[in-house]
Amino acid sequence: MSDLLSQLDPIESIGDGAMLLRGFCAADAAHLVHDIDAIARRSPFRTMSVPGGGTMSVGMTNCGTAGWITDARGYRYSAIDPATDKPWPAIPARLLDLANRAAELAGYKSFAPDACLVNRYAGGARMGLHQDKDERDFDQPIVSVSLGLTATFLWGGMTRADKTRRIELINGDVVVWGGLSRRVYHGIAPLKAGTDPLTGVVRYNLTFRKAL
Ligand code: MD6
Ligand code: FE
Repeated sequence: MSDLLSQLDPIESIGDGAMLLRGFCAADAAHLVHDIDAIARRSPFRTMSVPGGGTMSVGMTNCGTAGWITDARGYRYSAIDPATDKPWPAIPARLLDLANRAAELAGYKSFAPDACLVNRYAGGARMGLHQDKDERDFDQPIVSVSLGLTATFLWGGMTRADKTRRIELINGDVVVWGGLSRRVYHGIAPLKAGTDPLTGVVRYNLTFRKAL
């Protein structure tokens, strides 16, 4: 298929068990950003520390019964937001519905996420190549939603050294991945600064997981 055609295809397989749903939630994006604002009023975005020392360039918060955190002690899920000492806000119904519909379209029936990590990137923020492996059940997929500024997603292989493909993720794009792709190395290239009519100077990414 030509590059142009593959860019226009609304549903593209990017790996075994991984589907890119172009613009899947674009029409709902303003409502989704509103939901993120409500989450951040209860559990604010913060920059987390990593075990090796240093802090992430991406601002993070969570909703759900479990939230992903990192600090000097390591990476893990926590029922309590360490910044507020309270549970994370619940996953808003609209977000749960979106995650369920995307998972189902990609062939994953009855996805029941209990965790949603919310990432916020400003210009220059990046996420190094990593695997998502802090969840208990790798048979469950992850649903990933992009809002606002465009990012370059790095889609690698089963080892860190594998070649990466660069995929532009724009406002409203959803990626669903499970199956053999569940532990693929991936990351986000340094975000190009810009201004988006909906989100201003940032990109948001929501990742829904069944963590516990
Ligand atoms: C991001 N996403 O899009 C970073 N992880 O900002 C991830 O790290 C990610 O998109 C697991 C599954 C889907 C993802
Ligand atoms: Fe990830």
